[in-house]
Amino acid sequence: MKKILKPFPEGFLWGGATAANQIEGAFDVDGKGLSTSDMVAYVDPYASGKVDNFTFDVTSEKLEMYLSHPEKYSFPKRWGIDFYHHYKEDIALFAEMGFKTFRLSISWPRIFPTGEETVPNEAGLAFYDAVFDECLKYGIKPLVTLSHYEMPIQLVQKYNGWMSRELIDLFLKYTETVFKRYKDKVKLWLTFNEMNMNLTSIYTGAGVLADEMENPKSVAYQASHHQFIASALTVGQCHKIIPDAQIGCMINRIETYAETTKPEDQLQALRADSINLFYPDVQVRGTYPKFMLRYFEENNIEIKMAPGDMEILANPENRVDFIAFSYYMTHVTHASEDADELSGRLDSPIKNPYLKLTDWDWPIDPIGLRITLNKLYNRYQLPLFPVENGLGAKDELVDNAVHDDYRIEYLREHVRAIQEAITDGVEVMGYTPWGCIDLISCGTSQMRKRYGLIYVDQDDSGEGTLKRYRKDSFYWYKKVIETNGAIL
Ligand code: BGP
Repeated sequence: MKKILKPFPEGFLWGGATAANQIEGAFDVDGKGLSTSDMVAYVDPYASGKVDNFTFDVTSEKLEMYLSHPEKYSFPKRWGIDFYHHYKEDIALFAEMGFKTFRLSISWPRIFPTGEETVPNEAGLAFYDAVFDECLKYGIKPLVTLSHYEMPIQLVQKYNGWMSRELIDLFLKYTETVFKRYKDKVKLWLTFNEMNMNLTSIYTGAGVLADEMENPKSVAYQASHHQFIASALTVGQCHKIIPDAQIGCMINRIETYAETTKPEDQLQALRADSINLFYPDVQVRGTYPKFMLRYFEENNIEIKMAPGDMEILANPENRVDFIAFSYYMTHVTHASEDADELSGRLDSPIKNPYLKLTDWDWPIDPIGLRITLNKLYNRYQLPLFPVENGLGAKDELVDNAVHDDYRIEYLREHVRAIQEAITDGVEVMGYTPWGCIDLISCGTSQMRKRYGLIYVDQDDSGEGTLKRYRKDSFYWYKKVIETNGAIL
């Protein structure tokens, strides 16, 4: 059999991805309100002798401590990499690599500091105007996530986040404001980042305090329901206000393999996969999939819905135009594992002996990306956009250089997998590797977990010159973009 690979399509959106809470810093500058991510304290993952990928959930007791004694803690997401004051330099570096798009998020509390103001914060709006103008100056299309793991902290204190229906209108006020303001500058949007992370980290995903849950699954699905309604109405708003825009949903996509050929294990893998796909199912098809109704009943999950909710989801105007997802790893499962615990987990409790691991024990599986692209496309027939993928590694800056051949290899293999999927017939809009510039880790709040093509001189405690350096992967990616993927 001969192998013929199709070229990447014209206009393929090569770029990179970030989130406001992990890069901006300036957490209390120009009227910005405190956000949920400003309240995630650094916990030294090495103190316990192991790297803990999950240090980000906040309980009511912790929140109380963080608010009353902030001086006792360190909150890395408050300083980020100070993109707020370095955006010109950073966007110039993205332009030098030839980026066609740049994924970033808007910080909701920068626009509505407590979430409940009637008038938006002009300084916050002006900041994003300046950032978008800077991108457009180089022909870079902004790809904007409306909600990436942060919201005004007052909405947590007053409403327990997305557990309350009130959040829907407050969110719609914010989205309407930014759609109207940026309608001529931003044509690519995402609603909620990785909504399925609500099943793993409810504070991060939905601003719900982690201890206030009798039935955690019920809480996660209730908060998700409110976000589904908000997301659907946001999509409708966007279609109305910016008719030439495209707006997508976004999940943390995890392909799950069965550990053996035993039918029971296969069934469990199917269950895990279905739970992961529940999120795009609702947002693409506009209805709750039937398999979840059985699941809710058997797990005592009762979702309170308002009259008209199902119509909102079903309205074709409210359906997403494309599916974005992050892809970092695959999972392995077997019959005796609780499959629904897996969705969104950023580690794999059962090891896959065929895969190598990153420095943070995340399995590396480029073929899984091709499988996932094929599976999503077969299921939904919508354009797909891998908007996060990358290698978190311990880089070393020596003589102003970082020789990250391991990252180049990782990215090359994943880009090749995308090309294979395109050749299989899958429609892929672009590729935006995560953390195109080093940033604060979402899961561990570390700086040393670096994904970037650009090195930022800063350590876990926020010390450093903040100077930016091009890594070897920077030059490699530049060539990839220049040749539209012909040279990998
Ligand atoms: C995704 C998040 C990102 C990002 C990435 C890497 O789940 O959307 O915000 O940080 O994971 O995770 P980490 O930073 O924990 O390595």
